[in-house]
Amino acid sequence: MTTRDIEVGSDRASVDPYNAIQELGTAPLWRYYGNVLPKKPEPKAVPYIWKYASLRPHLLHFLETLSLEEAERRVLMLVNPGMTEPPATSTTLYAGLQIIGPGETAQAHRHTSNAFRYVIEGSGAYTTVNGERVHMRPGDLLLTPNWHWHDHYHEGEGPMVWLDALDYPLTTNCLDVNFFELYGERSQKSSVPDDLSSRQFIHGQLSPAWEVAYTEASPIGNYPWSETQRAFAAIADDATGSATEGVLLEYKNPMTAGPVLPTMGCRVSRLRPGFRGVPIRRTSSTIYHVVGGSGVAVVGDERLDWTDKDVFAVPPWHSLELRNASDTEDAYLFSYTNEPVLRALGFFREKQA
Ligand code: GTQ
Repeated sequence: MTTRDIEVGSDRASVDPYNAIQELGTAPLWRYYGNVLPKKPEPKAVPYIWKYASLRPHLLHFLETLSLEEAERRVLMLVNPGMTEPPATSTTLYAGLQIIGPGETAQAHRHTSNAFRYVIEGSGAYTTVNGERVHMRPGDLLLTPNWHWHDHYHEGEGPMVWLDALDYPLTTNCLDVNFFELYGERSQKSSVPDDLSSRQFIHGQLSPAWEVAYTEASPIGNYPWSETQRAFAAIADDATGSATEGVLLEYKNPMTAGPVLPTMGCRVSRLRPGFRGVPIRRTSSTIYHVVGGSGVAVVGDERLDWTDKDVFAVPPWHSLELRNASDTEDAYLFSYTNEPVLRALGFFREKQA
């Protein structure tokens, strides 16, 4: 034993052992059981609703005062009050409202994060995704999967607004796997016929036999609202629907019959007049966008009153009860969740709340 060892040994009684182990980069598990292994999920995200009517004037203000050269993407991020730094909308999910004016281009880039757009208002814009121009109309769902080049252009009239969805709270904030690149030029050149992927693959059960590549993300650039309407109309009076979410349809990847993106599943539901859902809780988190109509979402202890174009967040393991406020009109809700991630890893659970 050296003199030094003896000195260190004799110091031991005077040093708080908890400070000492902390300085050595450790922590006592016995003081952290509840943090490391909570009895049930304790999300940072809280139930929250973003009212479109309140946000729209601000979108128009920035359309007037902020150029796309400055902003790159003119987007109001929908920031959950429980997840402000880094900002996210709910667990693993992001939503933003993007506005673009006639003649504007949002420059081409790509990133690891999977993204999609759900069109809210306006027409005449398109997104070029890996060389394919994909046109947008209200109610359309446009995909830009992991590492696909994308830039936006508006050749129509009036403002164009859509909901952006990304999984970056997962790729960037949790997994540290995101890469980002600008394309060498502001916009991509068109390299295939416009809207080709939708025309080829939207029919689902009749897909091109020569396109056999398995793709984890759906090859469909746009799931147009016109097809969604056809799907609802075809089952209008026959479908019983789900007890929790009414006539609930899932957008499918035609290659796998699974979700449209490996990290985010998209659905749209029709709540019949007077619909009152059975409460449900799930380990997934969900973002809802009101396509049309109005109603109530009871999320945990919060009552969220929703109407046209609002967005609301349902955090994990919060009970959710959906109601259509109207006794005469249908309501339509678009939603997306991280359920594909949870299912892939064995973490998905649901139960009636
Ligand atoms: O339009 O590419 O809201 O890259 C956030 C990140 C939109 C986009 C967002 C993005 C985009």
